[in-house]
Amino acid sequence: MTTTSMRALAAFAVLATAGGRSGALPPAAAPVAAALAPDCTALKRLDLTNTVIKSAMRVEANVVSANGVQMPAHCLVSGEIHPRIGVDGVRYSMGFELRLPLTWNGRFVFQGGGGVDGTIRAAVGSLRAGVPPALSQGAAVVTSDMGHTGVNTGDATFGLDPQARIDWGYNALDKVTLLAKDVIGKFYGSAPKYAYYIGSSGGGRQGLILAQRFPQHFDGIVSGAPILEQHLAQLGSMQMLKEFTAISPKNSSGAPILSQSFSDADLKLIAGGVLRKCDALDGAADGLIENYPACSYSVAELQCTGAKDATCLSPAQVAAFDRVMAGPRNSAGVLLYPATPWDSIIGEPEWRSNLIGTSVTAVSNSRKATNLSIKYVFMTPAAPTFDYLKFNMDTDPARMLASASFSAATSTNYQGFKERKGKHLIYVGMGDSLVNPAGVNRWYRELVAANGGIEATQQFARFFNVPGMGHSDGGRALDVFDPVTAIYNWVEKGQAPEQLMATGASFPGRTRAICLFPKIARYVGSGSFDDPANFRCVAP
Ligand SMILES: [Ca+2]
Repeated sequence: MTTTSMRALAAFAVLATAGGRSGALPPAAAPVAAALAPDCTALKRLDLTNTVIKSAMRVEANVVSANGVQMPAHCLVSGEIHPRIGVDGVRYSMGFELRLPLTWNGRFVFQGGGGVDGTIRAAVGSLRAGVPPALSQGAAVVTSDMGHTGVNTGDATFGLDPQARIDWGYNALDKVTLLAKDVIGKFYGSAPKYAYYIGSSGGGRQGLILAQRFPQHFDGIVSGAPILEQHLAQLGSMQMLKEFTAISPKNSSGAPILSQSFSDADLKLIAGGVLRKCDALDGAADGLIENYPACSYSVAELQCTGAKDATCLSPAQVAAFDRVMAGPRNSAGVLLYPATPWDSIIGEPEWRSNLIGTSVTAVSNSRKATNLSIKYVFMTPAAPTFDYLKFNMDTDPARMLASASFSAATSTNYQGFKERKGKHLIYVGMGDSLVNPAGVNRWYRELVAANGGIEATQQFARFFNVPGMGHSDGGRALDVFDPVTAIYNWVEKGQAPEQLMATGASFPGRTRAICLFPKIARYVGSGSFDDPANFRCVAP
């Protein structure tokens, strides 16, 4: 690993402040005074194509922290690429933030976004609990708003502008990467030794897009919980909203109160049933469904034989829940997206929040009911007033196909990524109730089929299913692990990850491997459930 060249930093400062030569590469070994402090503000004068540097400043050590970790001294550069006015009259640009540590370890990290982006996160290189922020280790880190500004990461109104859709779907990833590499080269006097992209959720999708569309940009990519095909996956959301509102209690106007379709007790009952059926399939009734490929269930066994009470489900609840879990179908009975895996997440607050919400009025607050991206980005043309409860499984899926062309990340063509010897680590929680993990598994199986089988595919793309984990993290799971150090070791040392060691607040004292797909963890038959030595990663 290279470490900083203060000499190069100082050379940059001298060049940039000399005037008239901004944008020139500094000589790598210019004989300048090593004691000369780098001038972060000089970065503002860089001559960059179609880019405005809005600010450039020095941030001293221990001023910024993330996950309790202090950041080293660095230059903070903020700017925007291609500012313009969209067809909807809104000002757009691809905004970015780049942090350049004064002591550089040679790594460049693109920290991915989430949701539908629209905000610029602090470029510290954070991914998840258990992972040291990349900037704290000396990496140069960039983040982006992906081409628009939103009131939050769920604000999809940018979908009214076609160019903003494309910038968000893939283009900003390319442009911001090129910009960041350009500035890094000019600042340090050399290109990054290693380039990484790390992201989860919407950021997981971005990692897939980069491997598939821009394979030259990154040596290593981490994609967590990738939302890889919303144009299809959201069909499950539409089905859920229709089925569950149909059985929901109604207000005085006859409008459904979605959150009351299932009580917390109902959901705990279902989660308990799933665990009874599936927990011990891995040899250990320990609260974790490791043998998820063998897990199938039906809530029919929970149906009331008499009046509905807290110990059973009504016939209408049973029918609706099993249909939703089995996946959306059109009127001809054709399955439009895979069935959702059964998981203990159903009894957790995250599941309620994502699917049916907590609102006691007919205006739902669930994440799926309030999703704006389907209306604004995934329907062409955008349909801001569309009523999800009127979604037609025969005709409306076609309205979402145009968006697939610029946002879906389901290609199995990794030829470019393989040729540059790129490494891609993908993971998803088996309890993810925003991204159906069955869809991610389907794509990975297709990738394996298109690339010569599992062993050949594992040379460049490795996949991990995390039992019980929700969206990116959470759930009743061992959800604290470090895929980022794993990708560094794979790229820089050739150590391909065979497993990811994990802990989690749901199971204090427990450590266990997350197994490399297609292997699952199986109990050896004796010893503590908390000791990783008592589980083996085996073929399912
Ligand atoms: Ca188990």
